[in-house]
Amino acid sequence: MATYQNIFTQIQVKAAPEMGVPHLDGSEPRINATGYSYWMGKFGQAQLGPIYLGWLGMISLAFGAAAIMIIGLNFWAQAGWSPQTFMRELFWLSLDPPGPEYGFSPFVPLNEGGWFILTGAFLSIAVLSWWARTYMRAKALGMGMHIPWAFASAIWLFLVLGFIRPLLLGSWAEAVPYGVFSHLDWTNNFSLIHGNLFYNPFHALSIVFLYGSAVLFAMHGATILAVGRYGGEREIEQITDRGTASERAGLFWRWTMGFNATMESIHRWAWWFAVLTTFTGGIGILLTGTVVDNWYVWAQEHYYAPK
Ligand code: 07D
Repeated sequence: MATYQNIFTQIQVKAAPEMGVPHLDGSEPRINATGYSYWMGKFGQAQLGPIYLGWLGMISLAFGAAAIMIIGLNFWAQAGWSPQTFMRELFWLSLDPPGPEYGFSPFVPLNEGGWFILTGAFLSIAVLSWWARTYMRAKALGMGMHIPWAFASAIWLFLVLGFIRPLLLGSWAEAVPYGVFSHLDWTNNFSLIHGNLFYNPFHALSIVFLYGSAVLFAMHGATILAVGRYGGEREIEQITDRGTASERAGLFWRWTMGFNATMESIHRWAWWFAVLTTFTGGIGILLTGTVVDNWYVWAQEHYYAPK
């Protein structure tokens, strides 16, 4: 009965929890907390856990929680400690960086941006220790380093926005505020101040890769679902043990656009597109206000905006 399963006919096996392959590096055992959820099984794996927390996970969660607490308490103070005002004004509340008069000094009174600097430090520790955790866990499982390096690309943009660019410009005031609408306003102002970010070629490249990632993901997801009836989602087997699924999928794209990716290369396409979104984005932001002040003027000088 259960001999043939694919993504559409998948059977949710309910058995003793699978604890996974042993660690290769002698690190501490994973926490034996497991669960089972029928509904989670509809979206992914029905088994929850085991969880590996470790020191890096602990450090990351502690600093991340502290950062969120600082942001939340600052918001609450701004709301006059009223829960109702807090909820009503939540999207408008903001923890802002110090004003330009403080430059890039680490010593700023708490209520004038000191809390912002502390939050940034805590959030960076949390994000960087989570990065180290992805690296160490991948190593412990004998995996490649594709996930940590992709994550590093996102962290690059995060650090450029909140730390590296303000450092180069010598002013915390350049950093992105913590707040829902305030960070949207910051983004808009950034573009306006620097002459329309659309004329920044690295912003354009970043959009290419962002939209490109969505298109590639849609094409890949659709292709695999479409050949699911031939076992297409068993991608690894389809590389070596060529069945009708991989061949039909490839032929479909050769028919419609003359070229097809392979079961392996489509994942490399996806990885590079995703990684290059934030990598090129970080370059674009770093150049803004440091090397190029006004992208519209820059575009005029380079003959692609009208003079
Ligand atoms: C931000 C970095 C990684 C994040 C990490 C997370 C936590 C938890 C929790 C605080 C996403 C760390 C944090 C774990 C935090 C708590 C509680 C990744 C990030 C590691 N743009 N634009 C981009 C488009 C315009 C502007 C990228 C489109 C206007 C600025 C992307 C349009 C203006 C910046 C993109 C458009 C403008 C960008 C982001 C259309 C004014 C950037 C890529 C159609 C509104 C950023 C080079 C990404 C960038 C960026 C798309 C328009 C301003 C491609 C489609 C003209 C200032 N824009 N944009 O993956 O890289 O972000 O620019 O109009 O800084 Mg833009």
